[in-house]
Amino acid sequence: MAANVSKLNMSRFRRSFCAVCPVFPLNHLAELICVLVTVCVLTQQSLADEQAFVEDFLKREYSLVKPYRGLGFSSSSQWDLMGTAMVSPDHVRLTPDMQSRQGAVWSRIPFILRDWELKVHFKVHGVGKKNLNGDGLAIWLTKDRMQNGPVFGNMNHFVGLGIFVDTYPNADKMHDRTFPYVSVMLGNGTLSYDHDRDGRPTELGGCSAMTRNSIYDTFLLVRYSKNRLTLMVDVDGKQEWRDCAEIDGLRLPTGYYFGASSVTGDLSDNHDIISMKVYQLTVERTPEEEEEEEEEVTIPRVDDMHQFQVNVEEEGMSGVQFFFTLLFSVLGLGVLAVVGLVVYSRWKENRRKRFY
Ligand SMILES: [Ca+2]
Repeated sequence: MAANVSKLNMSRFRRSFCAVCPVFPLNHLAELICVLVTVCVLTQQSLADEQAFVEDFLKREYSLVKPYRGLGFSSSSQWDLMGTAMVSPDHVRLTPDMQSRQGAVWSRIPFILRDWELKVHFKVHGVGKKNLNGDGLAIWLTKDRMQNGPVFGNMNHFVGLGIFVDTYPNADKMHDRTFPYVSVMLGNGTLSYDHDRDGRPTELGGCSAMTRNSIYDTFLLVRYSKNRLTLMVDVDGKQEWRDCAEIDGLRLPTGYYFGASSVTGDLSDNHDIISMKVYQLTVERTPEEEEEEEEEVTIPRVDDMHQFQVNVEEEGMSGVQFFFTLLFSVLGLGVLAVVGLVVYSRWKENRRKRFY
């Protein structure tokens, strides 16, 4: 493929060179100018080709991109705003850095692509100190849209895919992971997101990602193809994707809606979506794979749920709790012993009296 491209470029180079420099040989200066002009023409051509390819690939009808034309007020817009969400020239702000806000943006068009990628450019920032901010944001591909609720501003018991950028550790007794934490959940209508445990019981995978008050642009990439969901992050300013989660055998129906939502409580942050770009992937399948995927999926599911059984440890006693438990146990035993002794000595005395 790469070889073909370079061959093509070379022949193009020769053609363009001859077209630009019809009289040959020329003196060296003229040759040099000719070469430079040709290189410029070629570079522009190949950039234009690349641009056209990307434009074809991007599915604009499903994407949320600047300048967010008509969003929030026009009936022709393909997205709807909800709650505190506001549009500015640079972003869609789901919540401002203020307490008790809830906002969302939802696509109006049911999504029907089979193999796709979603690239989300987002920004979480605020004046609160670390761990005095919250709560994060979520990216959705769900059956229902425009619902208020407790899961990052969306309904609980949702049906479909939820990607959470959780910036506040609610289960703070377990210091085994660093926040912000990005995770994946697949809802089937009965599974409940456990906010107090940061969604651990239903998590299919995830990773820590320093997405808050970052000096770099922060991105998420969700790829879905052949029943495999891949989640990657780019948050370190390296312009490369880092693996975050990979889930095989994930079955997701079509006809769902893309969305993004966020909520603040006592703690807050600005939660901004800069873009959500959906790309169609071209993927070849063997006849076996076609057959395997023929079955119509009506409820989202993961083939092998056992591989995702997250062990949530029972909360152990803290040091203070242990000290008081021990103290009261010793005191209790002491009281029991004293009472026992008194009862015993009384009994003994009574017995002695009976003998006289
Ligand atoms: Ca949380």
